[in-house]
Amino acid sequence: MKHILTSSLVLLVFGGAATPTTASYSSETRCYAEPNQHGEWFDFNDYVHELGTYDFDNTIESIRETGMWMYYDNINYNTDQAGWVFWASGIDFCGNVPTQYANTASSLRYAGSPYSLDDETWTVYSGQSFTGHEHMGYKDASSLGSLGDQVSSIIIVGKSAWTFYDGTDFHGTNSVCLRPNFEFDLDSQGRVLHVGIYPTPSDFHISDNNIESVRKGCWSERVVLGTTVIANYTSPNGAWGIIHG
Ligand SMILES: [Ca+2]
Ligand SMILES: [Ca+2]
Ligand SMILES: [Ca+2]
Repeated sequence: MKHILTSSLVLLVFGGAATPTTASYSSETRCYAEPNQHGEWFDFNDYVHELGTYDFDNTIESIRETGMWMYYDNINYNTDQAGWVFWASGIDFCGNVPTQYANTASSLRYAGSPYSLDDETWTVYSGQSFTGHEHMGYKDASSLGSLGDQVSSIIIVGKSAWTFYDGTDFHGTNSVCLRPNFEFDLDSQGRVLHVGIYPTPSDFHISDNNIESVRKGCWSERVVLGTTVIANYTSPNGAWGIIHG
Protein backbone atom coordinates (compact mmCIF):
# COMPACT_ATOMS: atom_id res chain seq x y z
CA MET A 1 0.00 0.00 0.00
CA LYS A 2 1.13 3.50 -0.72
CA HIS A 3 1.30 6.19 1.89
CA ILE A 4 -1.30 8.85 2.48
CA LEU A 5 -0.27 12.11 0.87
CA THR A 6 -0.30 15.17 3.05
CA SER A 7 1.25 18.53 2.57
CA SER A 8 1.12 21.98 4.04
CA LEU A 9 -1.65 24.40 3.19
CA VAL A 10 -0.78 27.60 1.41
CA LEU A 11 -3.43 29.96 0.15
CA LEU A 12 -2.54 32.76 -2.23
CA VAL A 13 -5.00 35.61 -2.13
CA PHE A 14 -5.28 38.65 -4.35
CA GLY A 15 -8.09 40.95 -5.37
CA GLY A 16 -10.82 38.83 -3.84
CA ALA A 17 -9.73 35.73 -5.71
CA ALA A 18 -7.69 32.93 -4.26
CA THR A 19 -5.83 30.08 -5.85
CA PRO A 20 -5.84 26.89 -3.83
CA THR A 21 -2.86 25.10 -5.25
CA THR A 22 -2.83 23.20 -2.05
CA ALA A 23 -4.02 20.62 0.40
CA SER A 24 -7.67 20.29 1.29
CA TYR A 25 -9.06 19.48 4.70
CA SER A 26 -12.35 18.38 3.20
CA SER A 27 -11.81 17.01 -0.30
CA GLU A 28 -9.99 13.74 -0.74
CA THR A 29 -9.72 11.08 -3.39
CA ARG A 30 -8.47 7.54 -2.96
CA CYS A 31 -7.28 6.37 -6.35
CA TYR A 32 -6.95 2.66 -7.07
CA ALA A 33 -4.89 0.83 -9.66
CA GLU A 34 -7.69 -1.68 -10.29
CA PRO A 35 -11.47 -1.45 -10.79
CA ASN A 36 -14.01 -1.57 -7.96
CA GLN A 37 -11.67 -0.03 -5.39
CA HIS A 38 -9.09 -2.78 -5.53
CA GLY A 39 -5.38 -2.92 -5.98
CA GLU A 40 -2.69 -0.48 -5.03
CA TRP A 41 -4.07 2.87 -3.93
CA PHE A 42 -3.05 6.40 -3.10
CA ASP A 43 -4.86 9.10 -1.11
CA PHE A 44 -4.69 12.64 -2.48
CA ASN A 45 -6.00 15.78 -0.83
CA ASP A 46 -4.01 18.14 -2.99
CA TYR A 47 -3.46 19.04 -6.61
CA VAL A 48 -1.17 16.69 -8.51
CA HIS A 49 0.07 18.17 -11.76
CA GLU A 50 2.02 15.03 -12.63
CA LEU A 51 0.95 11.68 -11.19
CA GLY A 52 4.23 10.20 -12.33
CA THR A 53 5.77 11.97 -9.34
CA TYR A 54 3.95 9.41 -7.20
CA ASP A 55 4.69 6.53 -9.55
CA PHE A 56 0.97 6.55 -10.35
CA ASP A 57 0.92 7.81 -13.94
CA ASN A 58 -1.56 6.06 -16.28
CA THR A 59 -2.61 3.79 -13.42
CA ILE A 60 -6.00 4.87 -12.01
CA GLU A 61 -8.95 2.56 -12.70
CA SER A 62 -11.33 3.42 -9.86
CA ILE A 63 -11.80 5.99 -7.13
CA ARG A 64 -13.45 6.60 -3.79
CA GLU A 65 -13.71 10.32 -3.19
CA THR A 66 -15.28 13.26 -1.44
CA GLY A 67 -15.49 16.61 -3.20
CA MET A 68 -15.44 17.73 -6.83
CA TRP A 69 -12.40 16.21 -8.53
CA MET A 70 -11.14 16.29 -12.09
CA TYR A 71 -8.78 13.66 -13.54
CA TYR A 72 -6.92 14.60 -16.68
CA ASP A 73 -5.57 12.62 -19.60
CA ASN A 74 -2.30 14.57 -19.59
CA ILE A 75 0.01 16.24 -17.10
CA ASN A 76 -0.58 19.84 -16.01
CA TYR A 77 -4.37 19.42 -16.20
CA ASN A 78 -4.34 19.11 -20.00
CA THR A 79 -3.12 22.69 -20.19
CA ASP A 80 -0.33 21.98 -22.68
CA GLN A 81 -1.99 19.11 -24.49
CA ALA A 82 -5.71 18.51 -25.07
CA GLY A 83 -7.32 15.34 -23.81
CA TRP A 84 -10.28 13.98 -21.92
CA VAL A 85 -11.30 14.97 -18.39
CA PHE A 86 -12.98 12.48 -16.09
CA TRP A 87 -14.89 14.41 -13.42
CA ALA A 88 -16.42 12.89 -10.33
CA SER A 89 -18.24 14.60 -7.52
CA GLY A 90 -19.80 13.32 -4.32
CA ILE A 91 -19.43 12.21 -0.74
CA ASP A 92 -17.71 8.90 -0.04
CA PHE A 93 -18.55 8.20 -3.67
CA CYS A 94 -17.14 5.17 -5.45
CA GLY A 95 -16.72 5.03 -9.20
CA ASN A 96 -14.90 3.16 -11.92
CA VAL A 97 -13.11 5.04 -14.66
CA PRO A 98 -14.71 3.83 -17.93
CA THR A 99 -12.60 1.14 -19.56
CA GLN A 100 -11.49 3.25 -22.50
CA TYR A 101 -10.14 5.92 -20.11
CA ALA A 102 -8.73 3.59 -17.46
CA ASN A 103 -4.97 3.68 -16.88
CA THR A 104 -4.56 7.03 -18.58
CA ALA A 105 -4.98 9.78 -15.94
CA SER A 106 -1.80 11.84 -15.58
CA SER A 107 -2.89 14.72 -13.31
CA LEU A 108 -5.74 15.61 -10.97
CA ARG A 109 -7.14 18.49 -8.94
CA TYR A 110 -10.27 19.45 -7.06
CA ALA A 111 -12.56 22.48 -7.16
CA GLY A 112 -13.93 24.40 -4.19
CA SER A 113 -12.76 25.38 -0.75
CA PRO A 114 -9.86 23.59 0.89
CA TYR A 115 -11.45 24.23 4.29
CA SER A 116 -15.02 22.97 4.23
CA LEU A 117 -16.72 20.70 1.74
CA ASP A 118 -19.76 22.80 0.82
CA ASP A 119 -18.31 26.29 1.31
CA GLU A 120 -19.84 28.63 -1.24
CA THR A 121 -17.16 29.28 -3.85
CA TRP A 122 -16.66 29.98 -7.51
CA THR A 123 -13.68 28.82 -9.54
CA VAL A 124 -12.88 30.12 -13.00
CA TYR A 125 -10.44 28.50 -15.43
CA SER A 126 -8.56 29.98 -18.34
CA GLY A 127 -9.13 26.87 -20.44
CA GLN A 128 -12.24 24.97 -21.35
CA SER A 129 -12.94 21.76 -19.45
CA PHE A 130 -11.19 23.09 -16.31
CA THR A 131 -7.77 23.30 -17.91
CA GLY A 132 -5.24 26.07 -17.57
CA HIS A 133 -4.91 28.63 -14.81
CA GLU A 134 -7.60 29.14 -12.20
CA HIS A 135 -8.88 31.53 -9.56
CA MET A 136 -11.17 30.55 -6.70
CA GLY A 137 -13.15 32.96 -4.55
CA TYR A 138 -15.53 32.98 -1.58
CA LYS A 139 -17.00 36.40 -2.20
CA ASP A 140 -17.59 39.14 -4.75
CA ALA A 141 -14.70 39.94 -7.06
CA SER A 142 -14.86 43.27 -8.91
CA SER A 143 -12.11 42.04 -11.19
CA LEU A 144 -10.56 38.66 -11.93
CA GLY A 145 -6.98 39.86 -12.10
CA SER A 146 -4.96 37.96 -14.65
CA LEU A 147 -7.99 35.84 -15.54
CA GLY A 148 -10.05 38.88 -16.58
CA ASP A 149 -11.29 38.27 -20.12
CA GLN A 150 -9.74 34.80 -19.98
CA VAL A 151 -12.50 32.64 -18.48
CA SER A 152 -13.41 29.57 -20.49
CA SER A 153 -14.92 27.27 -17.83
CA ILE A 154 -16.45 27.58 -14.36
CA ILE A 155 -17.23 25.40 -11.35
CA ILE A 156 -19.50 26.46 -8.51
CA VAL A 157 -19.52 24.67 -5.16
CA GLY A 158 -22.04 25.29 -2.37
CA LYS A 159 -25.68 26.35 -2.29
CA SER A 160 -25.27 29.90 -3.52
CA ALA A 161 -25.95 31.20 -6.99
CA TRP A 162 -23.28 33.52 -8.48
CA THR A 163 -23.65 36.20 -11.11
CA PHE A 164 -20.89 36.64 -13.69
CA TYR A 165 -20.42 39.85 -15.69
CA ASP A 166 -18.57 40.53 -18.91
CA GLY A 167 -17.28 43.82 -17.45
CA THR A 168 -15.47 44.76 -14.26
CA ASP A 169 -17.23 46.06 -11.11
CA PHE A 170 -20.36 43.97 -11.75
CA HIS A 171 -21.17 45.79 -14.97
CA GLY A 172 -21.05 44.98 -18.62
CA THR A 173 -23.23 44.18 -21.57
CA ASN A 174 -23.99 40.66 -20.45
CA SER A 175 -24.42 38.92 -17.15
CA VAL A 176 -25.57 35.49 -16.16
CA CYS A 177 -26.69 33.86 -12.92
CA LEU A 178 -25.30 30.35 -12.45
CA ARG A 179 -26.67 27.89 -9.95
CA PRO A 180 -25.36 24.56 -8.70
CA ASN A 181 -27.14 21.78 -10.54
CA PHE A 182 -26.04 18.74 -8.54
CA GLU A 183 -26.81 18.07 -4.90
CA PHE A 184 -25.30 15.07 -3.16
CA ASP A 185 -25.69 13.90 0.40
CA LEU A 186 -25.08 11.00 2.70
CA ASP A 187 -28.13 10.56 4.90
CA SER A 188 -26.12 8.72 7.49
CA GLN A 189 -23.73 11.60 8.03
CA GLY A 190 -25.65 14.75 7.17
CA ARG A 191 -22.92 15.97 4.82
CA VAL A 192 -24.10 17.79 1.69
CA LEU A 193 -22.32 18.91 -1.48
CA HIS A 194 -23.71 21.24 -4.16
CA VAL A 195 -21.87 21.55 -7.47
CA GLY A 196 -22.42 23.46 -10.71
CA ILE A 197 -20.30 22.28 -13.64
CA TYR A 198 -19.83 24.62 -16.63
CA PRO A 199 -17.11 23.23 -18.92
CA THR A 200 -17.56 25.58 -21.91
CA PRO A 201 -18.82 29.10 -22.65
CA SER A 202 -21.89 27.61 -24.28
CA ASP A 203 -22.76 26.14 -20.86
CA PHE A 204 -22.60 29.52 -19.10
CA HIS A 205 -23.90 31.73 -21.91
CA ILE A 206 -21.25 34.45 -21.91
CA SER A 207 -18.81 34.51 -24.78
CA ASP A 208 -15.38 32.97 -24.38
CA ASN A 209 -12.68 35.08 -22.69
CA ASN A 210 -15.09 37.83 -21.69
CA ILE A 211 -16.01 37.48 -17.97
CA GLU A 212 -14.41 40.08 -15.70
CA SER A 213 -16.30 40.13 -12.38
CA VAL A 214 -18.47 37.93 -10.18
CA ARG A 215 -21.02 38.75 -7.49
CA LYS A 216 -22.64 36.46 -4.95
CA GLY A 217 -26.35 35.81 -5.51
CA CYS A 218 -28.62 35.91 -8.52
CA TRP A 219 -28.58 39.44 -10.00
CA SER A 220 -29.15 38.75 -13.66
CA GLU A 221 -32.33 38.21 -15.63
CA ARG A 222 -30.49 35.48 -17.43
CA VAL A 223 -30.49 32.43 -15.19
CA VAL A 224 -28.93 29.11 -16.05
CA LEU A 225 -30.85 26.51 -14.12
CA GLY A 226 -28.75 23.52 -15.06
CA THR A 227 -25.69 22.93 -17.12
CA THR A 228 -25.69 20.86 -20.24
CA VAL A 229 -22.86 18.75 -18.87
CA ILE A 230 -23.74 15.08 -19.13
CA ALA A 231 -23.28 12.86 -16.11
CA ASN A 232 -22.65 9.29 -17.26
CA TYR A 233 -23.66 8.04 -13.83
CA THR A 234 -25.55 9.61 -10.94
CA SER A 235 -26.52 8.39 -7.49
CA PRO A 236 -27.71 10.17 -4.31
CA ASN A 237 -24.14 10.56 -3.09
CA GLY A 238 -22.27 11.18 -6.33
CA ALA A 239 -21.95 11.40 -10.09
CA TRP A 240 -19.28 11.22 -12.74
CA GLY A 241 -18.86 12.10 -16.38
CA ILE A 242 -16.36 12.44 -19.19
CA ILE A 243 -15.59 15.65 -21.02
CA HIS A 244 -13.65 15.54 -24.24
CA GLY A 245 -11.24 18.47 -24.36
CA1 LIG B 1 -1.94 9.96 -19.54
CA1 LIG C 1 -9.65 31.26 -22.01
CA1 LIG D 1 -15.09 41.43 -20.90
